[in-house]
Amino acid sequence: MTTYITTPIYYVNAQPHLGHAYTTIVADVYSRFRRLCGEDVRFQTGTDEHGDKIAEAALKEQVSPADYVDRISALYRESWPLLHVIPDTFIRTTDADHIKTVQRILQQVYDQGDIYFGEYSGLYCKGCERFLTEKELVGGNCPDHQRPPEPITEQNYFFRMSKYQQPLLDHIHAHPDFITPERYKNEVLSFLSEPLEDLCISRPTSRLTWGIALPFDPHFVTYVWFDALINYLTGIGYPDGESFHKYWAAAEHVIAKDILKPHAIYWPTMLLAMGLPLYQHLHVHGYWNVDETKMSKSIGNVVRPAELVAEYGVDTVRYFLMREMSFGLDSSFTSAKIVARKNSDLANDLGNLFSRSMAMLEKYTDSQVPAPGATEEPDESLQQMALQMLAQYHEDMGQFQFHRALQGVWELISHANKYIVVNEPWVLAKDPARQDRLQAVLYNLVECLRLLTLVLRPVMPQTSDKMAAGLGLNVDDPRIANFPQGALWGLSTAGTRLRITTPLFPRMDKPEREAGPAEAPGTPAPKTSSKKEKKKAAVAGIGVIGFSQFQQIDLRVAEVVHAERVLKSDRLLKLTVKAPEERTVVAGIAEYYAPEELIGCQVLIVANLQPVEIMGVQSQGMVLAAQTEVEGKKRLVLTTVSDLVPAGSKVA
Ligand code: ME8
Repeated sequence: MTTYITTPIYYVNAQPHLGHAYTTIVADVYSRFRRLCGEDVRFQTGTDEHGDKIAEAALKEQVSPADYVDRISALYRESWPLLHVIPDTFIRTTDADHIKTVQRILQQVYDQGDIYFGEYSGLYCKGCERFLTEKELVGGNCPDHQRPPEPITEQNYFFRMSKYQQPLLDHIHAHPDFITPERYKNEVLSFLSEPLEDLCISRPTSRLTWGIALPFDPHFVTYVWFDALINYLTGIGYPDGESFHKYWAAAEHVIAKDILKPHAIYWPTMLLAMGLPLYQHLHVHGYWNVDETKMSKSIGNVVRPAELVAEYGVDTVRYFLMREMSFGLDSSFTSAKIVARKNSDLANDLGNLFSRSMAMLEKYTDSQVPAPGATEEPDESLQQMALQMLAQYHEDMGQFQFHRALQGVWELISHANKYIVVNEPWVLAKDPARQDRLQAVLYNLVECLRLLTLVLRPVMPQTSDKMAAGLGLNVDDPRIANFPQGALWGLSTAGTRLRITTPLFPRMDKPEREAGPAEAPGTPAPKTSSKKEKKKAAVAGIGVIGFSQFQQIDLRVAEVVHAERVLKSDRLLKLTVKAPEERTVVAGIAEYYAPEELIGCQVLIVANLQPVEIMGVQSQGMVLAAQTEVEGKKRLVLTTVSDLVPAGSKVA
């Protein structure tokens, strides 16, 4: 099986931003997924370098268009490795072979009578680089560029697009998933319900010289879309290259909704005119906004991929983009959202599962994969869930439903975390009669981690490699690098040496700008607004404290980073917590909590208690717990917060 996956080729009048990064990461994730499934994949991206917009941008910088496009194109090319995106080809429309291919196709279509000379008056939008119909305008403006298009009358060459309207309609009806998601197919069908006009495919050199000369008339250059779309053929060596024959039949284009019309109408009609088979699928995604607002240079909210990677790490960025956007719908980027996903999904759920399991394996099996051991009922549900996840994952990834695939993966992670709590390996470890069962529980956790290493590979290659190293597996071991081969339960080999790794994802504090002043660690509690209110709040009585007394208690959210038993005590745990600076707190909860369970948990502490020494350990605070009784026995339940907040947040 082969796959040919492409992104749009990006205009070099702007530098790469979040939107470009998203589409390109989608194509990279998909190509890695197909490779995981053993397919032969070709992945292409590149830059679109001709046309009005580019000539204007070069003029503004007072450099030649050729120098200008070299500079910006390099910025795109250099961005992708930072995101661990690895295209096979990076095409530029100024490449000599591309120019040759465009001219060859123009000549062919001209010779067969599908290009003619005529006069045209229309409304031209420079931003879109195309004529708009009256129907497309909103309040007289181009809906994408919020400015009126210019009325232009000129003599030009036209492609008989109208001739291919019916064949295109027939193709869409015969191939229901030609354009997905469905809403975009419907948009295209609605457009095609009106007669198609022919497409103006030239610009007179009196108006624009920065383009590919028409082979049959040197007074004109090629319209930028006719030039750009052909990149999908040039990159695989059309018409004679071996790669063309191999990959064209398997072409999948990924774009955003802004360029639906050129891809769903111009391009397939051009292919029909050339007598070529149409691409397999057009996958159309929505737009990323930033803080619910359209990204724009003038607003100053453009998000740059390199900055994101520097701040959050490459795998967090890749995971966030794939998990947060439902393919086809718009999504909004905020720093708070990415921090929340990192802390909750990555550090808490995945990171904790990995480090807890590895820590227990170190302690109980001396870091070796145990034998499968004695199984019990909860194992079946874990195994079943893992197998169900694998099947659903395969289907969702194949249909570009990345967020759904990841949702399924995280359900397994959360199930595995619960599996630890239910099976209490630390209790089993103490019982000599249950060692076989302990082995089984730990073996099942190793299997879960191995399957997670496999399925996370396309989205988070770096994390997957790190997990593989921890599990003592080579990165090309089919058990973590091949979908059908590795996607089975029970492939881990007893006796394999595991390796200690650092935590997968360190937690992050929320950005101060978004956490707000009251949440920023170390800042005083907000002042009450008036003296009157303060007085009212300070009303005291027997058993009642005043507000000012309450304010003297410094309650903080603390994150447990280490936990161990206090020597010679059945009751006490020594916790190292971040609040936000690290401190030691002794808590009388050893009968209710195992140390391993607490790592990464957020608890509430009294931070300004006089330090005391308890059983030889200095305790710098007190952990708060609810006191309750179960069947006449005292029980302590730790208090926490209902959402993740930065360690050290004040509780008031
Ligand atoms: O249109 N959200 O290039 P372009 C999501 N050269 N994706 C976004 C986005 C956003 N806010 N902004 C841009 C062109 N994109 C032509 C293409 S192809 C033969 C020629 C992504 O630089 C998305 O993939 O304007 C969109 O379709 C593409 O960038 C437009 O890139």
